[in-house]
Amino acid sequence: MMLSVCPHDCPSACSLDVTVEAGRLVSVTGNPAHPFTQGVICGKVRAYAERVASPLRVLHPLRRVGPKGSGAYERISWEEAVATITRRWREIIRVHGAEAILPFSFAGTMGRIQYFAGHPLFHALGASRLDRTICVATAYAGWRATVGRAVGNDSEQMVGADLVVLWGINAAYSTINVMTLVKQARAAGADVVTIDPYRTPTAEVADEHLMVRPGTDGALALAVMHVLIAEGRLDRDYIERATLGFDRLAEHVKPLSPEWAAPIAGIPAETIARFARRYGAGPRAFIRIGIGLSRHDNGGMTCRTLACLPALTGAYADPHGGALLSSSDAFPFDTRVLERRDLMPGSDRNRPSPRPRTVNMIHLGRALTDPGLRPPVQALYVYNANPAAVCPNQTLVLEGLAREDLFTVVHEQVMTDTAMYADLVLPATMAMEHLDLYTSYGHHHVQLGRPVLPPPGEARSNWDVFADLARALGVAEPHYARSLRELVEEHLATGTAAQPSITWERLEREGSVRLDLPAPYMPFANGAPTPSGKVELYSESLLRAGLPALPTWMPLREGPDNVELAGRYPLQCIVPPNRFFLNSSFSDSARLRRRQGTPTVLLAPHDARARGIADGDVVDVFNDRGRAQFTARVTDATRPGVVVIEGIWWHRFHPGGRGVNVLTDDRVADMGGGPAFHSNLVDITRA
Ligand SMILES: Nc1nc2c(c(=O)[nH]1)N[C@H]1C(S)=C(S)[C@@H](COP(=O)(O)OP(=O)(O)OC[C@H]3O[C@@H](n4cnc5c(=O)[nH]c(N)nc54)[C@H](O)[C@@H]3O)O[C@H]1N2
Ligand SMILES: Nc1nc2c(c(=O)[nH]1)N[C@H]1C(S)=C(S)[C@@H](COP(=O)(O)OP(=O)(O)OC[C@H]3O[C@@H](n4cnc5c(=O)[nH]c(N)nc54)[C@H](O)[C@@H]3O)O[C@H]1N2
Ligand SMILES: [Mo]
Repeated sequence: MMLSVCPHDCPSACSLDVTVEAGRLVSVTGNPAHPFTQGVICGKVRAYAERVASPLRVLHPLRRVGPKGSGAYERISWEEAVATITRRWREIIRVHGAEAILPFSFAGTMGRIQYFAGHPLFHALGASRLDRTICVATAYAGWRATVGRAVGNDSEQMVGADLVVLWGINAAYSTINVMTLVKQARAAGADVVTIDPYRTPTAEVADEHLMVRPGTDGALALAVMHVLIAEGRLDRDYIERATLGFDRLAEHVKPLSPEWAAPIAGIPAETIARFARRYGAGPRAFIRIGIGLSRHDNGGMTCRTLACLPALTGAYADPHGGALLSSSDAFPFDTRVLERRDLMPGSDRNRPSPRPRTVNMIHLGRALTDPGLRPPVQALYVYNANPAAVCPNQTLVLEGLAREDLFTVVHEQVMTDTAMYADLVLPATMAMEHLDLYTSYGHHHVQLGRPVLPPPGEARSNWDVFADLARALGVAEPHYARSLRELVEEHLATGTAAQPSITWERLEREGSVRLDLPAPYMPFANGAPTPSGKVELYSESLLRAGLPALPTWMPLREGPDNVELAGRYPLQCIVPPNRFFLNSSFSDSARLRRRQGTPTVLLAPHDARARGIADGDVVDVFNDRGRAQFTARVTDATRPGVVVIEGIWWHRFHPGGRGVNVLTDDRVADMGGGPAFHSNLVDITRA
């Protein structure tokens, strides 16, 4: 058995035990010795042998020989692929300038090396930059505005809490190890409350489920503050020493009673008051906040508002209290070493030139189709991402990808929807076939993943391919001439002032090493790394950005308060992950598709009856942006007016050929430039 690390975009970043026989992956299980994984992994990764040997795996460089989207390809050599890219990019740079090249990537692998592998090349070329906003940008912006950094109390500390609140997180699907901790916390006496618009499997195991209306958690939390303050359920000493703006907040929430919030959140005032009293009973309350609730027009403000709650009760200073949205910023290692922004035009003071433009990734469709864009995007290089399935405003993305004059390269492990539109498809290694360093956004362990399998066919890692391209183009060569060990060591060392114990040797020996942080970890016990040094209940920085300085609930731009639109599309449609896919990854697996069933829409009996829809009917879900087909699940797991479409199926495997993101919009949320996937109005008819 050998140690490996799960590379997927998930807060758990599991430590894996893998068995390989004769160069073939035989089994994958969770490492029982790892303090966070605790031997438990999800069904997706237990089936990894099938992913590694997928019949859809890309094994050789391919050149398109049919129309875009048709999937007709012929095999070429790596030499020819690199030469073609070099020739086409040089020509595009000559005619349009380097900004006509757009890289598109996200966290297909969370490994620091392979995630950042392309940045130095694209910076050195002067290519357009990509603002990677699709996931956490909005949530982190709201969180950081309040407490400074995307860190929080260690989730392992919830064991010992009196109350655990799972707020907008479907951990049973999205980070299963949190459920292990929840079980342990319950066994140790905690009550568990889940707050989610529908009854997820996470909600099913809770003592209480608050079925909040989408996008109204801010109102709910303000009413909780109202009760805490009105009834004096506060830690005055904590408020005094660690917060800024309490008096203004107290004044602000006076009118925001449970009776005010009840019709907004769709929860009875008594229930809200009871929850507030439960939460205010003491500081030993732990809130695990999901990223899901931030995917709304008001998502940044929602995360900011929730970040204020533990400051009122002093929970941030309790060894079993506090809150965690993400642990990302706890990893101090310097990404500049990997990203090399210094190679970008405009970085050299002696040679002034403008920085390349930045394209928000959720606007990919616009960037590819906007006739006014100068220079137009003429070349797209996609890796670690499947934008043809995951980006909002999908119809426009597909229209852009179909452009005959767009030179698209896709470096992929499997033949995704996006790869089907590529001029060249390049075969990529999977994590078990290459080296990488892993951090996490849910725990505090650093891990080194070493290759345990040979790459199949001619698959190559992101790093190796970008190194080849850099040499062929004659840019950033010294960076790519470095060994990966050297790079990892410098990355660890540059941020390591506080973490001298985390070294390559130790990672090699132990596989996983906990950050050198105090235990219990209570980063906001006495204040926070904000401009004022306090938890900012009142935020000057938000005020300067044109937002309310105090936590404020704002109705969704696309929600029931938008009376005109809601008249035409009366159903709020949230689009969270499903159990057996990870974003669109694993949609390639026939076995996991079978386990997942078929793309479905959950709707309440009341809404089904009104439309003559029965359980199991094939229905069309639609709005002005698009239309897609689903099987109706009529269920009281959601409330009237709210429908749920889980998961991202590849278009190819979606009945009707179009998936969920033809329905979602590409407008940005209130902070951070992220998407509002869940602020989405639709209607449904029988197909
Ligand atoms: N199986 C599986 N696991 C995954 C993923 C996956 O696709 N599949 N994706 C991975 C990625 S990239 C990420 S970022 C994480 C995300 O994982 P989480 O942080 O758990 O976030 P989501 O799963 O997006 O949403 C969590 C819950 O938020 C709920 N929600 C939606 N709107 C609201 C609201 O207004 N208020 C409240 N209270 N809740 C709301 C949804 O119904 C959902 O149950 O999961 C990772 N893990
Ligand atoms: N409807 C809806 N849409 C959503 C969401 C939602 O909840 N609902 N969630 C959003 C969120 S939170 C996120 S993070 C995005 C995620 O969107 P993406 O980052 O596009 O995630 P995936 O669909 O998992 O695609 C990742 C791809 O990277 C490839 N890959 C993995 N490792 C490597 C590697 O080492 N090298 C190369 N070259 N390729 C690799 C995988 O094979 C896979 O096809 O989706 C967003 N879209
Ligand atoms: Mo994400």
